[in-house]
Amino acid sequence: MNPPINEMMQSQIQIEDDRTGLSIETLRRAMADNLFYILGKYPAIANNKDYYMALAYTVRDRLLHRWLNTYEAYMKPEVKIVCYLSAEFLVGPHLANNLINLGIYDQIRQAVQESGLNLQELINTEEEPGLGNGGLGRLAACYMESLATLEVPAIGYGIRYEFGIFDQEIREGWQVEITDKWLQDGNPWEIIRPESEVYINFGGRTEPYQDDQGNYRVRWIPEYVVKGIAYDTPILGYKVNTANTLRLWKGEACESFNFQRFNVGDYYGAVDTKVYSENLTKVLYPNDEPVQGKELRLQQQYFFVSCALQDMIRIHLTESENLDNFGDKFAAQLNDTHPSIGVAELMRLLIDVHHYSWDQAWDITQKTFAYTNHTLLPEALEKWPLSIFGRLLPRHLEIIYEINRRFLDQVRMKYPGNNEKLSCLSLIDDRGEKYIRMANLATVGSHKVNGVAALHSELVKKTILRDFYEFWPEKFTNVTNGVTPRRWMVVSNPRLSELITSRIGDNWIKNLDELRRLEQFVDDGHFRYQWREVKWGVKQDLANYIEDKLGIKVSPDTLFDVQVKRIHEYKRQHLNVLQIITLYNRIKHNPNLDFTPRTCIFGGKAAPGYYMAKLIIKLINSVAEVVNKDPDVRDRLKVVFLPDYNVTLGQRVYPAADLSEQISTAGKEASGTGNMKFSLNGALTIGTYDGANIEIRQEVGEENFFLFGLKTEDIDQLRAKGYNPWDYYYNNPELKSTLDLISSGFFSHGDCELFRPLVDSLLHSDPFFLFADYQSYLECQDRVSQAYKDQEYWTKMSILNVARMGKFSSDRSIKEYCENIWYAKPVPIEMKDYVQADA
Ligand code: Z57
Repeated sequence: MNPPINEMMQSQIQIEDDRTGLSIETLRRAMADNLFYILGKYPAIANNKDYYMALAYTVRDRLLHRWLNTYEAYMKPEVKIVCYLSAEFLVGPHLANNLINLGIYDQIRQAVQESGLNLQELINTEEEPGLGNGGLGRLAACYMESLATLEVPAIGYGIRYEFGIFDQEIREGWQVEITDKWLQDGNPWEIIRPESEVYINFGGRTEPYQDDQGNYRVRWIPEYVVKGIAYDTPILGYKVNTANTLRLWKGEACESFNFQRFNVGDYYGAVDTKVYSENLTKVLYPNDEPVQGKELRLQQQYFFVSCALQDMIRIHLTESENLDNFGDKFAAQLNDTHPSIGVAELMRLLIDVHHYSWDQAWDITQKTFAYTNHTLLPEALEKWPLSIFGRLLPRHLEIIYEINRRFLDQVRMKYPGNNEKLSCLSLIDDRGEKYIRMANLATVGSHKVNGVAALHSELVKKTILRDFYEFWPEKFTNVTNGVTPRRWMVVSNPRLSELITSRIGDNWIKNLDELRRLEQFVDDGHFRYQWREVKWGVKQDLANYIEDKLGIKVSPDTLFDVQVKRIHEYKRQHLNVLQIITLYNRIKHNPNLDFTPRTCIFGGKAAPGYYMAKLIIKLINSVAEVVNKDPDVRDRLKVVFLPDYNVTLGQRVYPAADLSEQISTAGKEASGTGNMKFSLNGALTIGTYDGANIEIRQEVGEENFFLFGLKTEDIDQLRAKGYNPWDYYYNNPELKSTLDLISSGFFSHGDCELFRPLVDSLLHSDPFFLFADYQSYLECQDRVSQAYKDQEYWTKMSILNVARMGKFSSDRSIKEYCENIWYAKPVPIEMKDYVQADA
């Protein structure tokens, strides 16, 4: 028998309360409920993973009202939505961040504790979504968090890779890649949205036709169709109601397309299409700048961008009759050139599907898109062979030719008879095998182009996009990168955060410039003592982790010297290694040397096909093996390679660092963002004049920053006059004996061949100028060692670094994007359907 209706309402209110209530008792009951009804387990047989899931669902229940209210608010026509298009979102673990941003960390900790569990343990159980390689993907994640915190309407569009960045294991010193099965135990943070499916065409041909009104049109007859399914993840702002959406697309077989095959009895053919379609979003390409020119990669790019644009059009048409105001409704940011096919795709959708004229469509397109450049490395500039491109996207090739034709007509007008200009600016590289130049497409199709640090943005204008800058100077701008202080301070370094808050209150979390108020405490001896205690405690935690994972004992009383980032020759991890070997040589030659004890910590993944990077990992581990066990060293020098560096591990490492290694060849690191995370956690930087290092140094003061090495112009001059690494080798005895020691097989059990490719590359070409910077780097490290001896002075510098880092909040970056590029405003979210219960 059905219960009477008002009784049903009663029970709904009861359910509602258990899903939103914040009292310890309610939270406890909710967790038990989720454990039983979602995980299907009794407490007695549940493990930490189950409890983590039960807790995650309990937290998710408590953000759903915000999320739905937010989504609804964005459907109003006057609201402008920022769409961040990125092939990578390296969001990191959700649980702790969501607890902080919801402001329910303490209640949850108590409720978990009263359930006989440990919150930190459950937090550590979460498998992070590794849907990115490094800086570019992590930047997208910081920006999504800041957009939400600033209450700016935003959707992140990307790919739901079934396998994210590989897990790294170290076997006998070498990197081994393991498939990242992050979805294996289920993902409590995503909600599938089957109603927003879209269809994506590939291959085939185009065909002109006349419509009923006699207009000339083109239709695309694809060879195959793939279905895109949306999976949404909430991105919470810090202590606001805004919960924005990260919408990631999964490729699936298109049933109706398969049907034809089923009907002719081709069962295996039909299953084939299914397997093929699901391959599309199977795995993230594991290369961090130089991306690989593989066809599947282009398919991925087109797939997610077309899904995103069709989704945006659908959203717009639910609230509006036509797409005339599409560029007022949406700002679409191209995170590097990976989504730049979007320029041609929006043109196609507007012209072929929605029957706009070319000129109207082009206005809308340029108004909608803006492009962020993240690299100057020539090998990282994306270009697609025309043959591959035309086969996969025949209609887009036609559109790109037409964009190019019209654009080059404009160019001819400005530079009559200048064929040089035409060939530089053209979207097609036709000097040999023909290519589509994606940076040129992105630049032409956008109203703004930005670099990611002041120096980098200048170099963009001077080098790779020079002719575009000359043609459209007003298009070019800079937005220096930033990182979110919620994840990179509050979540990852609670002890430092609490100490800061005890002195200046907690407004700094939303307004990072307020950290400046710490300056008044640098001369307070007790405060400095507390500052050192916090750092020491966090270092002890990392030391425990290192001993646990690697069996290496390190002391928090030594200087923690850290370089964590993707392994790449331009980032020069091997320069750091040369320095370490030099220090080792000095100890060996003079065992009683006055020596500031150091623990040198490395972490980072190498692209699986990047031989030299993998050899650098092997070198680090080989040097570690020798140095760590040499009794002459007497624990004054330790080398540690932390396997499987990822966001989770970053959260442990940045807070524990004394010294941050930012030693790229000048002009090569577009910005860097790890540099900011270190400095915000009180590490001092040893760095080159590169990327955002320059701006960090400017902010914290040159007396609080260890600068060394050649500047970009010096490097260019040196290259021009003919750089010869042999000169440095022969003229610098310490450099020579360092290299000779590697070549002798000292670190490789007598194998003189193992590291030869690395040593030869340095001696014969040294493309990243390690030898040219070696002496300057060593002298600078000596200054670091001297400075560290004076702990009071070091602490002052550390405090001043944190106090002056306000600029590097991603909140500041996002405000600049909103003001100068997106023309988007905050939209505070009112909670219409429910009032937050009190704890
Ligand atoms: C990537 O992580 C970056 C640039 C790229 O072109 C690709 Br592909 C991947 C990095 C830069 O190397 C960093 O310097 C920069 O801080 C980061 O992007 C975010 O802008």
